[in-house]
Amino acid sequence: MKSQDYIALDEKYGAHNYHPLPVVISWAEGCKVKDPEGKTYFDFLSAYSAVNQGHRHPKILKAVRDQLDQVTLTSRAFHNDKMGLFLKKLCEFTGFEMALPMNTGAEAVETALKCARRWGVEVKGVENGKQEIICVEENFHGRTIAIVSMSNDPDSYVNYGPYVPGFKRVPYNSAEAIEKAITPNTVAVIIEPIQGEAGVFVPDAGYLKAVREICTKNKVLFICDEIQTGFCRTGKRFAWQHENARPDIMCLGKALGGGIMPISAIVADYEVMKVFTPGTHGSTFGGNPLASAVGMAALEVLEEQKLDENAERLGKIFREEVAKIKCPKMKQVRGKGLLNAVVFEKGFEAWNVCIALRDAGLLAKQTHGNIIRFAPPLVITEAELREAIAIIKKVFEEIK
Ligand code: IF1
Repeated sequence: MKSQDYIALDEKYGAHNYHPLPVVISWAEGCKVKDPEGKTYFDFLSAYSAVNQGHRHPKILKAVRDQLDQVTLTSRAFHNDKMGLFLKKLCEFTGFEMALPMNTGAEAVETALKCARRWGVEVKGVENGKQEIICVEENFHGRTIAIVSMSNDPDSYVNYGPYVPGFKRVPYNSAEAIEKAITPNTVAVIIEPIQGEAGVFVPDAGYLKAVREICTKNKVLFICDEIQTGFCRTGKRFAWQHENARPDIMCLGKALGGGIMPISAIVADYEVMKVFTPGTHGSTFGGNPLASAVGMAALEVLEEQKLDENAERLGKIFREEVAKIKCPKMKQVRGKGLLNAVVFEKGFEAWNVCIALRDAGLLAKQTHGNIIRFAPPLVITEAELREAIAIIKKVFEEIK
């Protein structure tokens, strides 16, 4: 079968809830992928930052293969010999006291929202049903009905009503807007430290720190959604560390699964996590031994290969070199670490640029019409990065 045959199958049998770039990936390793015709591409999306360790990392593959010969799924009705080891490592890696393992990012966000609402009643003393959570414009936290109830992106929420109440949305990048929205019933603030889907929007320096201080002052939980920015993507283990704005709850996902399987979690200290008592939250697959073995290896790779330092150093080179490209339609290059985006002038349709990049051997996808996100696996070498930048330069210089 050829690429177009696979695409035809997707079209015929798959719900049309995506509009993928016309390319089929049938093999991958490190920061390279191949299509069924054998053409090689740089992967500059990394499955939306879920492949930070690179495709099919040998250490992570070994961990999953070894575990397949032991036990893969027990449910939490019983203990298993991997979850505790994984959660200990996750707590050490993140610097929090406890973790609650789930599967997808949206589940981690839902877990954080439930934790905050329950903490609000049982610790802060808010009347149940009156809990308020502050979120921000242009947020993206997942696709469940509660989560899209926070969204102002019509693609995410239109015709999915009735919406879950209790959310107040304020402008991003304004600590003052958050402070003004707080009431005695506010139990939490949830933000992404850098807005991924909004187009890699980096808030002003000091914003995260100010949000942290406002939450502390008002006894409100600070929830940081690091599902896309976490695990070394922005040049630190977690984006909040750029400002030492330690949240009360951190939502984790994507790269925690090492590019192998969905693994997510929230981490928090005991004073917050204690609100979950037996039977009050859960999931069939959360904390399963296969995920735990993969998650441990995924964290070890980030540590051993110092992928935060690599992201920091190569991200600087990326932004410097791309900013030099002569392309009148390009307005801005922005990002942190290896989470970057090129912003073209308003109204510019970047789809054709993504097609031209594909033809030139690099896969990237636009977040909105005029913004293309560039996020390679963090294992990319400087030589590979410079090769990829040369491709971007060639394509951008040909933009009319
Ligand atoms: C799609 C992008 C979108 C996330 C943050 C939670 C989740 C995500 C900050 C939910 C997931 C993915 C979902 C995928 C495309 C991609 C994405 F920002 F990364 F580009 F949509 F905005 N918090 N982001 O980024 O995690 O449940 O997907 O594991 O839904 O199209 P999930």
